[in-house]
Amino acid sequence: MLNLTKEKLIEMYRKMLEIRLFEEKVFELYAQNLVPGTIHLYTGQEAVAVGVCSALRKDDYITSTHRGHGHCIAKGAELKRVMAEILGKRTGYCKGKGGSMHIADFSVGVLGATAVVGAGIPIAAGAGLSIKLRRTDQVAACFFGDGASNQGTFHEGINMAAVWKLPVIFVCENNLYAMGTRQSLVMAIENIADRASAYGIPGVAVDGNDVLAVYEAAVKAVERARKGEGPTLIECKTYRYRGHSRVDPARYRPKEEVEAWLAKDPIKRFRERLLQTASLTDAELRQIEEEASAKVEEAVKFAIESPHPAPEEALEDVYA
Ligand SMILES: Cc1ncc(C[n+]2csc(CCOP(=O)(O)OP(=O)(O)O)c2C)c(N)n1
Ligand SMILES: [Mg+2]
Repeated sequence: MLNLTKEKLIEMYRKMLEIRLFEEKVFELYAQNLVPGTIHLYTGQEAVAVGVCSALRKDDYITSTHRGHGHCIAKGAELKRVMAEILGKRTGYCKGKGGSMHIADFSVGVLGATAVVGAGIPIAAGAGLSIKLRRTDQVAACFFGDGASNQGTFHEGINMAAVWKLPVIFVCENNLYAMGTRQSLVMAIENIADRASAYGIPGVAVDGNDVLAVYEAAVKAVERARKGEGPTLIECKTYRYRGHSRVDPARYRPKEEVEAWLAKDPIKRFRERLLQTASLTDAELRQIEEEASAKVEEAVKFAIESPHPAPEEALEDVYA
């Protein structure tokens, strides 16, 4: 268990559960037509956000993606305000004007999600440059998908961060698909981590459904970044449980493949491990599960009861 305290392990389990239950609720609310715009759910990938963010400090930064609710929650954003934003309410992080794909919370280092695939990569390099110029020991972690790793921004951002030894952790969430396109149709390599060698930085591929494996890789990358030794590319092999977005039934995925990944559920696996090796009891875990569920319910209630922004506010906070 990597010498982690019981409190830290509980915190990791709690966060993974909160993300899972939160996303399941978002799906329900979407089906009830309460979500304006689209949604990209993070269910199945919880171990990546939680493993990485558990290795970060509050003053470290992250950049997120279109599939970003889990990243924001793992970094410490408030469930209530994330949910309110998704529902387009005034109490949300962007006062209801950004929606699911534009959540930011500078107070906990969430520099922002973006709908533009790969756009967070150079932004994270920029955050790394800012850290270097300000001479602090912060780091910036950058989440992006396998699809994004085929964008020019991947090359530009990682190359620059490598040359300038910027304190950035590049986290590729390889869930095998970019929309309906399978990785093997658009890449001649299996491990995206291998691309690190082109930039002269370490690249590691880890089991992205094992929160402790992700955490361990992130701790190493963070240490290296804080020491001024530059960036690391971590590829987390994972799988999204639902379709790409909204009501995509994901029929392009073979049934056996889906079943094999469901059997590797990151939350169930971590639960079993906690029971077997961390002296946590089933009753303790059930209490955490009830608390997480109550917290998500509270966020839903808050979001539903919050007002929509007034039409007169439409142009406020839009131009600087
Ligand atoms: C620059 C750009 N190109 C295309 C799109 C359309 N698009 C949205 S999500 C997506 C797939 C992204 O795949 P990946 O990076 O693997 O992330 P995942 O959805 O699997 O989390 C695409 C092509 C976009 N939003 N931005
Ligand atoms: Mg993908």
